[in-house]
Amino acid sequence: MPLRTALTLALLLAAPAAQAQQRGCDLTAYEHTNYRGESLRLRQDVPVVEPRWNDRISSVIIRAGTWEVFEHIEYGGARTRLRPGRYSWVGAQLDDQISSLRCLPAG
Ligand SMILES: [Ca+2]
Repeated sequence: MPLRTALTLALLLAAPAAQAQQRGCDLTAYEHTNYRGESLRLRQDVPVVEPRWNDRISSVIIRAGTWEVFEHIEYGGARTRLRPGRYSWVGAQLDDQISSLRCLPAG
């Protein structure tokens, strides 16, 4: 197999893995305030949250990355930017409203 073909194949194979987890991104979302209820761990951008989590997140813990959370899917509507830390409530504007999240990796 020519080297060029091999490299292309390697890139194609590597791409899904790279998308599956972004380095430096780690957020756990909770159903209720104060990290109660069901939780959902995210390691990558989520342009459309899964239906059962749509408009349901009330608190988050960010272990890595700066995250932006959005009112609408595809990063639309009201937004807020959150650095690593604990947020026992996402605030009145976005409580039970979040529909997409994206990560700005650290370093
Ligand atoms: Ca929403």
